Amino acid sequence: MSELVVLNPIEEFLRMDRIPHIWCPGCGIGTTVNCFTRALVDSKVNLDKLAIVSGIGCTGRVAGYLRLDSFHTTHGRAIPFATGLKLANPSLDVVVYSGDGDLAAIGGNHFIHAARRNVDIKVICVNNLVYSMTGGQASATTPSSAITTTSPYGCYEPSFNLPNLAESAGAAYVARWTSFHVRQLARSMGEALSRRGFCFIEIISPCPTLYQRRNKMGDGLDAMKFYKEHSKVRNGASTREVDMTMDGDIIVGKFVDRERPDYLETMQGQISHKLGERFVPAGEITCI
Ligand SMILES: Cc1ncc(C[n+]2csc(CCOP(=O)(O)OP(=O)(O)O)c2C)c(N)n1
Ligand code: SF4
Repeated sequence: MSELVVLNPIEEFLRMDRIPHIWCPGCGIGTTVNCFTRALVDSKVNLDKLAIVSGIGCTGRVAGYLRLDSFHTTHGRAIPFATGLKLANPSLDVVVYSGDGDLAAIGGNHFIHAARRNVDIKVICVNNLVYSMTGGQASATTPSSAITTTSPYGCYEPSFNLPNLAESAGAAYVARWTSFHVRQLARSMGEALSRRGFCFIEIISPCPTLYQRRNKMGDGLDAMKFYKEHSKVRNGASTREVDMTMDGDIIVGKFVDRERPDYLETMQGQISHKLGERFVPAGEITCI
């Protein structure tokens, strides 16, 4: 009698020899990876032309678990690595997958300049509101009054509104979901893969071990209930109005979807203009 083997459809995207993963029970990062693999299937992107780049952190582990051309880089430097990949081989689809600390604190400078230049990379930020891997210190996105290792009396620093930062700096596509919004998130990831330019997706995601526990917000399941009750879908909302607070509503949706010439197009246009030529094909510009 033949045995029925049920395969998890995302297994083919994972380096199963590295499983079990390091993520805690209730952590939202794995859910986002599930959404990403579904987006890869639905968008029919050519996996041989896809590279994924992560920095360091709990989220930074994603590149190591995905069976793609993966780059697990240094803390805060995923975007420059990704920019280099894209410029060296413009035919690649390059995705950056990292945490809020990696992308918006130590790597904040790279983030705004890649958006300003409209580098054609897709940036997925799992925002768990703290530096999780190193013990739950306050990050650049920790909401006001949240308790963290480095803010035992409540965080008093103003935090970044990442969708607004991305839009102001020049991003072509900006969306925010939570790890509760699995379908919307997968769709948004697929959409971003089809867009040209700097695309940014923020995912509000629980860190039960370090953020939820210290702030008496319960476990991973409680976080899902909180996201369900407190999220308001506002596609097209002004990013100026989507600040995150400790216990207020979370505004989610697609906020920006616009066309701007990307970095390579702008560079080619400028060089062609100077040389009096009509077009310099991408990939032929190797040194200037
Ligand atoms: C140059 C450098 N500075 C600091 C660290 C220590 N470090 C490792 S991960 C991390 C923060 C990770 O936070 P985040 O990017 O938000 O990811 P998370 O763990 O929350 O997913 C820090 C500060 C490092 N590895 N390298
Ligand atoms: S420490 Fe937090 S972010 Fe890191 S794996 Fe555990 S729950 Fe997830």
